[in-house]
Amino acid sequence: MRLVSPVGGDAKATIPAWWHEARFGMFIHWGLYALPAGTWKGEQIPSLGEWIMRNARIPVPEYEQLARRFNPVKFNADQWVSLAKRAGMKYLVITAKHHDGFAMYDSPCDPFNIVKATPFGRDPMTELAEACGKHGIRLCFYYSQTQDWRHPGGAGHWRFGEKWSKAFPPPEAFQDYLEKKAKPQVRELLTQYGSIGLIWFDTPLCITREQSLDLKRLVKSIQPDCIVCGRIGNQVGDYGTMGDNMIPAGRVAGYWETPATLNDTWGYKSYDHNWKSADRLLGLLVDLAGKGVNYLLNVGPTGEGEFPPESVERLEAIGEWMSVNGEAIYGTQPSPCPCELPWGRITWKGKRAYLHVTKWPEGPLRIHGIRSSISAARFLADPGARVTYRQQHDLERDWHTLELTLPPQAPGAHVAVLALDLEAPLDMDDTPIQQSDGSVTLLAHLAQVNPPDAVAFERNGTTEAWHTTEPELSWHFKVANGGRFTVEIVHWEAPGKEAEGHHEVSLRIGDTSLEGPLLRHRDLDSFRARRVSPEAVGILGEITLPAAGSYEAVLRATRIRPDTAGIMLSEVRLRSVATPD
Ligand code: H79
Repeated sequence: MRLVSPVGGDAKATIPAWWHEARFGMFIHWGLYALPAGTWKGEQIPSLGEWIMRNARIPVPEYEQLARRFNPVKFNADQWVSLAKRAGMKYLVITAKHHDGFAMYDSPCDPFNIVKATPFGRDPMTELAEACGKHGIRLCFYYSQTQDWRHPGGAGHWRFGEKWSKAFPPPEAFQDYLEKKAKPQVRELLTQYGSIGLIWFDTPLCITREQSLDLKRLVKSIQPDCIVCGRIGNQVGDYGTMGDNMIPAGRVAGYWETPATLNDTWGYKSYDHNWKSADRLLGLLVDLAGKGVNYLLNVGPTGEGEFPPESVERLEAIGEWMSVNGEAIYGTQPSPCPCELPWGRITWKGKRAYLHVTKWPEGPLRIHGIRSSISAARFLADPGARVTYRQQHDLERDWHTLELTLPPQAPGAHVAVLALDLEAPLDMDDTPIQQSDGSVTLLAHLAQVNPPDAVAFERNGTTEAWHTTEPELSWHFKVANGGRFTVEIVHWEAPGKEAEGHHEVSLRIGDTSLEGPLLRHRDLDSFRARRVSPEAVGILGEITLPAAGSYEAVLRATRIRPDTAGIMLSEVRLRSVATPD
């Protein structure tokens, strides 16, 4: 797999098993920014709550005054941790220091911290460490190692009116910041609170490879089993971190995690009511589990020390679902079939596979490619519900069909999980294969690229740095039913200057070719929305595949507008116009 990213993990790393088994963790963004909660001097400040210092251009001395008012007397570590536990989360990552430079723990090396600078005077990390021990949750810390808007050598250090692009400190000043603040504080965090599951570094920006490695060595020298997240930078972390709220197009290899929000901010904002529903959150959880990605879901507590009630409500709903369906998440492997399935997602573990049905089928549910023999099928939410199944194996064509007849309505709330007992560990065809709705998905990052390495791939599987007409992307795939197909090109469009239609591609299957511009006919109907825009689905035209069998598709660019980010392809989809099975 060649998902290249500076915040990717070290492909050779092996990390403690608890992290993969967990699959689901709680992120907590808590700091002084919870007090203004998105409003400064009567003005609602757009964007992320924890960025208010920069976004409202608050001078350091003024921001420091917030500490004098920070008195979150309603903070109760046991309540927070027990909710994480009930929600089914296995680890908890809390901001020990965010970009604003304020330490949310008792830091001997810098008095700008919650114990020394606030009337509160308690160390929440001591209390959380105790509660985590009691409830069996791994305590982990977020630490902003590169940005520090208060320390003179920190990236983004506040100087009035300065543009973000000029915010990198001179290298000597940055090194000085690392030696005087970041490293001492990381050492404190690893010595004051017992065993720490992982350190979640963020926004590597100007950190060099040597500096990232030095920081990683520091962590391991104190706690060898402490995991280091990919955002330590320069690909030296133990696992890779997707972008904030980023959902990859399909299964990824190696260790990955997506940090994600319940609404549109990390730090508390009193007026951000754009809460995702429990249904959507569970859709994201199973989506990520089916792709092999941990889900780190954020809560932004208030300045009084409480979780917003909307967050609590959603976590309780997730917890109810997890108490019934958790075995389909914890310690599971992602779907062998790498692409998204039209009816839901697959996870598996040993001799059991889990079908997470997110779209209840009208008729029987048909799944292609499962070679393993099934001995039993039942819903986790209702083991007594009647489920019948039939398997057909065409060994010569390596074509396998499973047909399940399900009750007319899904049992339980949200995603219904069907557990399949298998006679051996799950064996499933991983060639792109036609789905029961007639579609075939060709994921960009699974293409054979010629010449090799002529395009790169983003963490989410989209192409990157595809600037020339030279590369050729090709896929072999299988269809069960020939017929006519609409060819859809799913891609990202950079917002702004890159108006649609500036890139053109051609796709050849057998003797037929289609050629045309990349357009946005509609948005992709899935959760894979990036911060900037949803994915665009462009229609290239129609193509006929005469009969069942194996085919090859070859895609190349015929025109790329030069002053753009190039083609950002997620996948090619063939959508059956007629004759789905
Ligand atoms: O801690 C959370 C974010 O504060 C942090 N990562 C997550 C986990 C983060 N730091 N930087 N970024 C995310 C991306 C920065 C985006 C920016 Fe902007 C665009 C910075 C300036 C322009 C968004 C918009 C923030 C301020 C304005």
